[in-house]
This record gives sequence, structure tokens and C-alpha cells, in this order.
Amino acid sequence: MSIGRFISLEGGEGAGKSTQLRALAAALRTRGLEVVETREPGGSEGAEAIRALLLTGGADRWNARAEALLFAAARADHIEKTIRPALDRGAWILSDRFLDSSRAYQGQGELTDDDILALHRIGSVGFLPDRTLLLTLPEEEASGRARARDGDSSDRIGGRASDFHQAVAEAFSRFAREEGDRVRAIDASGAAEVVTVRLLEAIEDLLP
Ligand code: Z5A
Repeated sequence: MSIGRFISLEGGEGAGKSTQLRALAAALRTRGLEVVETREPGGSEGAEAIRALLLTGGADRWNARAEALLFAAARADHIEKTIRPALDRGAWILSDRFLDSSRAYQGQGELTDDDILALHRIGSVGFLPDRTLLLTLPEEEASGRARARDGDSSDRIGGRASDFHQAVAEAFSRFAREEGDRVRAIDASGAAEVVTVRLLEAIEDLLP
């Protein structure tokens, strides 16, 4: 049986995470690996129910602490019901967002990075991906892609002001600088096929 691996894809809205997750999954399947495609918030029945609570409704539906707790609760269920069982049978799990999104989106204001990591220790015993692929794209290009797809509609969190999204991008870059063994920044500009090649290079050392 091959060794299961857990890979997360991170980055701002419109960077191409979902597109690349599908392409990476296809590339890994051609190598004979079992691949599970999943996402956060969500990825299990309970976590998908929490996703609906988190991403719909007014901007002030949840305060910062309740929001961070809901993301942590969804993640605990996702890990227990979907990620751990797949890892145990030797599958590769690709997740569209994971803990670093909570650190970047919920851990830069009223709550700190240490607070988010503490919630993750309580909810999920500090479980981390084998590798995190951070898709980087200039903000105008990413929001242009998202606008071309969605028009002016956005979810509760995506609709926040541009300085919030700038702080999120800076937090992600800091994780890549400070936790380079796990978090690899990947240039997400150019054709989708070219970006997929960059992602495959960034996990080459984990492949069987
Ligand atoms: N959130 C949080 O606050 N805390 C947490 O812990 C977690 C999440 C887990 C989830 O939204 C929201 O929850 C998110 C963060 C917050 N809000 N924001 N911001 P989501 O997961 O539903 O949405 P998203 O993560 O923001 O994803 P997205 O907008 O779907 O973006 P994407 O997946 O990175 O991009 P895409 O869908 O692959 O591509 C966007 C468009 O660009 C699409 O039309 C593609 O066809 C096109 N595209 C993709 N690649 C290319 C290339 N290479 N060239 C040209 N066009 C391209």
C-alpha cells in the first residue's frame, strides 16, 4: 500500500485553487494514486452544514470569535470523517484551503495567529498537511478572474474590503517564508497547464 499524503492548496480568492486542484488530482491519478478531492470549509457532511452558516448571511452574522470557532469545528469534523480515513487507506487528499486560511483570514485582527493555532490544537490535535501549495497572483489579476466568473456577487468573507484581502495575502506570504519546509509559494500566473507543472514540481519529493 502506498503512503497517504495530505496536500492543501491555499491563496486568495480567484488565484486558481479549485482549477489547479482538479488538474493536480488528474495528474496524480495517471500515476496510479487514489486521490480524494475535498475543500474547506466543508469536506464532510457536518462541515458542509457549517460552511453554509459561515458563507451566507450578513457581514455581522458572526463575531470574530464565533467565526473562528465555527471554522475550527468544521475542520475537526472534516479531518475525522474524511481526511484521516483516506490517509489511513493510503490515498492522497487534496484540500481546497485548510488551516492556513483560518490563520490568514481569522488570525489577523481581534484574534492572533497563536489563538488560531490553539483552536486547531484543541479541535484537531494540531494536524498539519504534508505540503501546502500557496498560489500567488497579483490582487488585480486574481480579483479580475473572480469577477469574470462571479460578476459582483461574493460570499460573506470574499466581499470584505481590499485592505483586508491585502493583509490576508501578506499573512500567507509570511507563512511561506517562515514555514518553508511545508508551505511552498507557487506563481499562479500564466496558463493553467503551466501552473500545474509548477505544482507537480513542488510535490515531486513526496511522490512514490
Ligand atoms: N475562509 C476563511 O475565512 N477561513 C477558513 O479557514 C477557510 C476559508 C477554510 C471560502 O470560499 C471563503 O472562506 C473564502 C475564504 C474563507 N473567502 N474568500 N476570499 P471558497 O472556497 O468558496 O472560495 P475561494 O477559496 O475564495 O475560491 P474561488 O473564488 O473559487 O477561487 P479559486 O478556487 O482560487 O479560483 P478558481 O475557481 O480555480 O478560478 C477562478 C476563475 O479563474 C475561474 O473562472 C477559472 O476558470 C479562472 N482561472 C483559473 N486559473 C486560470 C488561469 N491560469 N488563467 C486564467 N484563468 C484562470
